[in-house]
Amino acid sequence: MEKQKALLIVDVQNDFCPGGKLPVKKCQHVVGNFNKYIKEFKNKNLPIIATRDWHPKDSQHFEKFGGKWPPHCIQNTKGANFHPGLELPENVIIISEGIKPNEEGYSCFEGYDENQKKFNDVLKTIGIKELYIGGIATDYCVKIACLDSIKYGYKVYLLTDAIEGIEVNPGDVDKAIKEMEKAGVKKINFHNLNL
Ligand code: VGL
Repeated sequence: MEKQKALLIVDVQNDFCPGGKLPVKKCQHVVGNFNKYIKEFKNKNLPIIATRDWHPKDSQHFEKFGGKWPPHCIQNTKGANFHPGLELPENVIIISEGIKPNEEGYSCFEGYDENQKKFNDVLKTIGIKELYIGGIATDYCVKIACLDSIKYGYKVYLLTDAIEGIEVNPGDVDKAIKEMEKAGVKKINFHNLNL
């Protein structure tokens, strides 16, 4: 049987959490709520996918090399690890983004699994049609993951209790959520999850 629904956990990595190199203000609720979603998806034997920023030291995404951001999520460093509280299952599918110096890696659709298979091909192989998306940061990678998933033809649910934004400018998160809704993304939370 095809597994049509998947959980997509976007960039819940140490560097995006308090104490990291490019932190949101809080992330415990994201981790705690994701653990509830993970349990549900696991119980239903549905796939769980976790994306991660996975940059080389000289990424052009970093200020020093012409980009916008301080260095973060550098390959094989503690900052790039998933948050230690996140209870990822053993069979989690890991998608790495921004792995080459000239790649920003905002979109999971530019990412690859451990066998260098492109994200969209991974979804197609499993038969996914619907994505349940949350993570960090609402106003960057989560927004782009949601908008691109719609563009690629997936039905998208935004997990509003498992997201947190950077808000470089105040109001960025609200703006991002409105943009996602306008594109067809449906907002849900754990209480109205219906797998
Ligand atoms: C992200 C800023 C820079 C994200 C990645 O994962 O949302 N944000 N790089």
